[in-house]
Amino acid sequence: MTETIIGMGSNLDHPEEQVITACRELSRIPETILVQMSSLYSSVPVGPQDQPNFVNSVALLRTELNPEQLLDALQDIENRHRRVRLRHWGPRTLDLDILFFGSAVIDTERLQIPHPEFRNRVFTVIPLLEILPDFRIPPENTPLQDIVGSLPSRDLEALHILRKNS
Ligand code: ROI
Repeated sequence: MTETIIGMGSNLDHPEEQVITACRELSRIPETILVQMSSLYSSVPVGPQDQPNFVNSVALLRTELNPEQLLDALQDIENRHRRVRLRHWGPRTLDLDILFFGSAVIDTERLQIPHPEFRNRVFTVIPLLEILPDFRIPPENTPLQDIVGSLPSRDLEALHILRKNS
């Protein structure tokens, strides 16, 4: 079994529902267990600003699949959400990214793991810190807590935990 971290993001077509439904679908991937999911966060877009805020979350899975099989399963889920991507770095109904796959380092046409933008994005770092405060970033084993301080505080302020009825 490999522990893997999946990043989820949506800013179209009821984003909170998109992410919650996606999480349920993650739990149904064969040979895979959904261990934990972070809170939902609202974040200002990275990229063009003339698009709605995103809803982001991360999930911890344990899987017997290999990274390509897992990617196939994630792309099936994205397609079921009729994923639309209107333009590069533009709005989308659902994005599922493999952020980490155990301590694997993979750089192929289909897969870049660890996700090359993980450290720069408050909407991936903070939700992961919520569920795995002692996480160490492979392959160097950098404590996740050590990079929080280097995130721009403007971005942190732009990230809010979504609470029910607020
Ligand atoms: N911005 C935010 N805040 N959240 C995302 O999930 C996200 N995903 C993307 C781009 C368009 C880069 N910006 C994002 O793919």
